[in-house]
Amino acid sequence: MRLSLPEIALPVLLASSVSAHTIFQQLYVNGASQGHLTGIRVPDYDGPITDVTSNDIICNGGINPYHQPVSNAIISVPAGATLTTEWHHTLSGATPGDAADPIDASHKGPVIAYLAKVNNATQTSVTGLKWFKIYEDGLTASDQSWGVDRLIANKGKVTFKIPSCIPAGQYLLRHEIIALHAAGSYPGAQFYMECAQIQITGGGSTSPATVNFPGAYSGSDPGVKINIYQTLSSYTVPGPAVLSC
Ligand SMILES: *[C@@H]1O[C@H](CO)[C@@H](O)[C@H](O)[C@H]1NC(C)=O
Ligand SMILES: [Cu+2]
Repeated sequence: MRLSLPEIALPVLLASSVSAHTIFQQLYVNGASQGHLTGIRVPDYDGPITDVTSNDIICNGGINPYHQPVSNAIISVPAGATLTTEWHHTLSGATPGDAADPIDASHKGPVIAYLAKVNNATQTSVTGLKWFKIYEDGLTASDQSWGVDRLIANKGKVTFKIPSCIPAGQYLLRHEIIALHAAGSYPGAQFYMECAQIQITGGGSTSPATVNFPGAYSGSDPGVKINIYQTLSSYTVPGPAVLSC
């Protein structure tokens, strides 16, 4: 039987609107790829976390089970280096023709990165860590464009610097997108995050102020509970200020 175009297109549209999610899955250090899925705690399922009080808000997992085997790689990053991250709709990477790759355009919101110092970047436990923010890209009010819009324009890539002043050692990089398309009430905002395992070399001796996860976000934060279907004069990215060296 030949299907007419609407019969084919409708199920595809419905499928993409219910699972238009994303996974941070590749890291580049000063432009050099460290390998697909290497050194990143990626889940098999690409869905969001919506409970800011859950331990799953730290490094994902839980309802989004970790892809096995979990990578034991620790990525070496000189302090002050330029990191580029890459997000895609599914674990298989770039998918030409998938309108929801790297993420569905409806999922507007900020793109954020944190670091936490750890003794061992491959340690299983991620509770009790002390996080500081190193990057955020929220709303550009002049054209109402979001960090997610820029990520889509860059085919899933986001670029920021590792601070030059923080101490050498092992860290987890918590990289996050908050999709606000359903954030008018809480729970509603969709938190997408993965943690990468890195070793910072060089650096300095600044000890940044830190926050906890869970704890850094509240369901009543103006950047978590927000109606984005209006012209916004500003947007407050959740969490602390970005560290400046
Ligand atoms: C780091 O943690 C991993 C996972 O728990 C463990 O297998 C490894 O032995 C640890 N390495 C060190 C140097 O403690
Ligand atoms: Cu989604």
